[in-house]
Amino acid sequence: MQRLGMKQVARPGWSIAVSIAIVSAILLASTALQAQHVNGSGKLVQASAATDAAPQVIIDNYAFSPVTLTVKVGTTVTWINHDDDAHTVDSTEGKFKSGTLNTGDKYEFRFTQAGEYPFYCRFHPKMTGKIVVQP
Ligand SMILES: [Cu+2]
Repeated sequence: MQRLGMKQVARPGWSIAVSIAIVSAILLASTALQAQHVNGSGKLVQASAATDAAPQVIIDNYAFSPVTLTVKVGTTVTWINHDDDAHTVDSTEGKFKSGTLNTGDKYEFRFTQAGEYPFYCRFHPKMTGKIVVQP
């Protein structure tokens, strides 16, 4: 009689525990999804904030952004093609030349002398930009 009684008590307790576990798992999953969403938005902010630390020129929608970027001597500038079309980064004065940058491609150039470095896209010459290098 006691064993039966134990089983009858134990079973509802077990199913309640399982129910709590399932509900907790669902709550955790939805919280995790929400957290991922928040992190996704946060990354965008971090990416633009990181521009100061690692100077970047983004190529998108047939334009360089920023059009003019000012850096200190010794800085490496990275151009990143986020456009659907291929582009290039060509120094107007022949000081650097990226070659074809397809979507997602990057080009880096380290500026070791102060001055102004205008550049353009060989495929779309109306696309222009400038790196200003300060001493
Ligand atoms: Cu282009």
